[in-house]
Amino acid sequence: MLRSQIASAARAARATTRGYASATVPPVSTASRSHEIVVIGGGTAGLAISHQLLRSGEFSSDDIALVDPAKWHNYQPGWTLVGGGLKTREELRRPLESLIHPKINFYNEGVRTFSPEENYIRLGNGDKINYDHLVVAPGVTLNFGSVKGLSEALAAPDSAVSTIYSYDSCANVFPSIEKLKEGNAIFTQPAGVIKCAGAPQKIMWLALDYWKKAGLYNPSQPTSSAINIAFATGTPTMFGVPKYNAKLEELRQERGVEGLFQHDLVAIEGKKATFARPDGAAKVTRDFDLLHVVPKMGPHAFVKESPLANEAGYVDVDDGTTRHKKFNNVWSAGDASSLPTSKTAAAITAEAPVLVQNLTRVLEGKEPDAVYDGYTSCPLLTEYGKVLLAEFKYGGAPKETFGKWLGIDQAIPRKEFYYLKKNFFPWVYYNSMVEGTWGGPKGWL
Ligand code: UQ1
Repeated sequence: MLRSQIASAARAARATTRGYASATVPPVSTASRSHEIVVIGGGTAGLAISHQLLRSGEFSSDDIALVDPAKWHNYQPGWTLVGGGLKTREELRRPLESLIHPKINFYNEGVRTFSPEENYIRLGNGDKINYDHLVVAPGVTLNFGSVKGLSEALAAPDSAVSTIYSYDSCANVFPSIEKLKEGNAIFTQPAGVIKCAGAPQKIMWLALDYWKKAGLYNPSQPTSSAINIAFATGTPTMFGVPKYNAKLEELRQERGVEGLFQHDLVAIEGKKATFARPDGAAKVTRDFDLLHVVPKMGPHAFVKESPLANEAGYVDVDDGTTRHKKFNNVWSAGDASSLPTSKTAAAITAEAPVLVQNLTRVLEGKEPDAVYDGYTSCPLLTEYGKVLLAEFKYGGAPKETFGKWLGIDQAIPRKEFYYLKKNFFPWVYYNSMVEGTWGGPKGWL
């Protein structure tokens, strides 16, 4: 059968199901609905994938459904800029519904359960949604409970504790940097997987630059400066990719930032922060006057506790095709997926076209042939006006877009990359990426 014939046969079958359902339940009920493709998540991955699917021209109204309980969609890569006083959180968000094409059926609901053996999901309101193919892209959740006292510290008025990782808190970061005139500033990063692994230090580099310009921090005499700066990370190094780590470690030493490696924040009590150490070593407690915290992150419970998850709780897909290892009609990309790469919007520019090509091929009765190579990127602000543009693939191998074109080394922070990060990426994100027309390093799709 031709692809269009398959689709119309499937539509006819679904129409029958719907008719039957409406004959047996009260007409107002939406108790059971069916779609050719159901996408879970209206974040970066969910929007890019749904709209790339729609643009393939193979789908009619309501063939694709998107499920997300959120009212707002945030451009999260911009929250570091909010923390640095360069943007407002309000200008970075849009009502989620306004970003979803009218031909896509939007369920503004959460997911209660997945039933991949029977090809349906159950929404938070109890409704059952059947699908032919399921794309799971709800992202990850922040575990504020991973640090004792964190939620209370973030909520306290005029708190010395803040984070760029949430809409609520990111607006407090810059005022707390501006307010600090002396004392210890500590910037943390947890052990384990987080989104945008560079962000915990981006905000530190901006704060350092701010205090330097304010005459409160002298990188060549850090101990006699009014402000002392420490980077306390649960990881063993500044960055997971050796090439960029070398540069960032050099900057840390040059700029007099104390490196507390394998220090994993576990508790905040008043103005004291406590860190767990590996191998049963005694905990370390430090006094702070400013604490920038990054909580631990992990899969949502409804994913982790589902048959779709791997041991770690992520949607268990093939590293190359993005197709589920057990359920052939389930796919995943973005932060919720098991794809072993760094979780960024940039990664999604490369994952989404692979997922979409493979899914549409399977609908045509063919085998998946597109392969994701693990591409991801971290535009790492190292000061106001400069960005180190880390770009790499699986195994931490650099894959530099501009290095290839212009013969430059992207480990060297540049002003051109700063303007990409500050102006171009947020612009192209809302003008193209969420609409399914942006392919990252490949340009417009
Ligand atoms: C990108 O496309 C993108 O999305 C808009 C980002 O924003 C979050 C990025 O950080 C990066 C690095 C890319 C990749 C694009 C190019 C041109 C390198």
